[in-house]
Amino acid sequence: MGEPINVTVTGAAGQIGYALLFRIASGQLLGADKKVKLRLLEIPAATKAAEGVALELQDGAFPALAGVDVFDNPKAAFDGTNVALLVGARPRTKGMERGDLLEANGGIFKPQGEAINAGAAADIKVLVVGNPANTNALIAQQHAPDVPADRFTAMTRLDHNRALAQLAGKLGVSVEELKKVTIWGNHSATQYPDVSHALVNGKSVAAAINDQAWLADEFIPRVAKRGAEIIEVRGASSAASAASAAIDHVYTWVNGTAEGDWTSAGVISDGSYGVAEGIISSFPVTAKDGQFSIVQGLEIDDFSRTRIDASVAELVEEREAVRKLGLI
Ligand code: NAX
Repeated sequence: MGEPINVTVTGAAGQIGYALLFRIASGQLLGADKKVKLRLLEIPAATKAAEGVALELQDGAFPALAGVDVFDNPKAAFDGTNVALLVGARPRTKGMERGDLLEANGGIFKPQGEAINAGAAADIKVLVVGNPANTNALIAQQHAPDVPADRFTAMTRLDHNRALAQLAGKLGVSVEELKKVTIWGNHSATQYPDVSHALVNGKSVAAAINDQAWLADEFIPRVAKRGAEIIEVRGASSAASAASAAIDHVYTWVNGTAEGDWTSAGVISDGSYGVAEGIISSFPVTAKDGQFSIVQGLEIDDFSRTRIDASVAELVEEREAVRKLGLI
């Protein structure tokens, strides 16, 4: 099995953490043939709860789990880490302005970026789940100048998976029959779930659905607002599905995308498709040899252009806001 891989999870005592950690311990993050050492980071008020989760992880007797440590200090938690899952964030509370939210999260993701820069392993891969995920990832990335910028990613895989599930339901097919679905932009209600290049058993999804009104008025808002629907129905925000998507994101990053398919991830923009350079935006991406690459050369029709531009504009505004606050 080789040396254990160090995986740091922040927000380890939270609801996503509870669903995520057991899947990592069972070998689903990287592959069952790889041993994992878990490093749980929490705020001091929640380290006791994280210790409790660590006891339960021990009770799982997972062959792939080489150990669990709990930290309240980012420097220690990220020291030597290979994979960092940044789940803990400051949620938006009633009456909180966007500036306050960004500022509170800057206070979390700036020191975490610095700690990753100072001590993480050379092959560090970072996935930010905590919202606002894209801009939190940007803040962390900006404070880790010695780490290649493409190692910082934000999670839109849950949106991608939601889109696959909605399309599979509509078409009466299994999700494996679908390929080349894309989420563009921000992990927010402005995101653009795009089926214009998607295939069902090798044929156009848009042609198979043949209902532009359903795509524009039902599918897109359903996916983009699914988080709110879950809160309304479940009485709590998405947790197990978010954990599952985080597992998928890292597994794909490490083990690659299938030939002839792609996935969606928030990655640093190189200006492709007119997306402002330097923001962390969701794109169609392939993964190979542990690296994501933005899929190139796709035709963008007018409908897609408008939607992509709107979500990217929101990300650019968020970047301006965190610049003004001195967070980057
Ligand atoms: P919880 O409130 O259950 O857990 C968050 C945990 O983070 C808490 O235990 C808290 O003590 C901890 N925490 C706060 N600040 C920390 C810090 N500086 N260092 C370490 N830990 C810290 O939230 P949960 O439901 O687990 O959600 C976590 C985050 O995921 C939220 O920001 C949420 O908005 C976001 N989500 C992102 C999704 C995505 O697709 N990108 C979907 C699901 C989810 O909404």
